[in-house]
Amino acid sequence: MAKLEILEYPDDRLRTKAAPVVAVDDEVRTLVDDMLETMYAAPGVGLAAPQIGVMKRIFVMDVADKEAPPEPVAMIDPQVVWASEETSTYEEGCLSIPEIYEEITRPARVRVKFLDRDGAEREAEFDGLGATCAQHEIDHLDGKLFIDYLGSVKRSLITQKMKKLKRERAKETD
Ligand code: GNR
Ligand code: NI
Repeated sequence: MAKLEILEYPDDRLRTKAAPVVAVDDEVRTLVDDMLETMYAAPGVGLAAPQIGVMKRIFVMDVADKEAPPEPVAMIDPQVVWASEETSTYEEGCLSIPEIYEEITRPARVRVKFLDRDGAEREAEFDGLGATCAQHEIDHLDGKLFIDYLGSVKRSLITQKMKKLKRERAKETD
């Protein structure tokens, strides 16, 4: 297994639509394992392939309680097939937008169709943090970020802050 580097906003790859996988082979399964290792190490509750610079429609998540046994989930070519009218609001963060947390409103429950790590077609329904996280990850596959749900003034402030953070980090490693 390998821990991978997580891209940080702004980065063009985080704004690019990822390509369907279609064939779930050993290379995809290795990628899934590396993504899970990277997510747990971060630590985060989800990670989408574009966040590590791989432009494929794959994400992993684990929204189990910290004290409970891990429940790793990998979804390949996921599609939301149903979303509830009812919404819920969560304070979201993103490993690609460090130190920014904002309340975002999304459908409270979603049904997702996807391929599992064996390439089998499956469906699963999520609520709570699972529903929020699955939608956050599927957005990543379409080049969409949680800050896109904020007003343009707030979003530009975050973009400026992230650019500054990146500049400072680049200087440190000079
Ligand atoms: O670790 C994460 N936590 C989180 C909290 C609320 C809503 C969404 C998330 S996903 C995030 C990890 C990440 O950036 N996934 O793309
Ligand atoms: Ni994210």
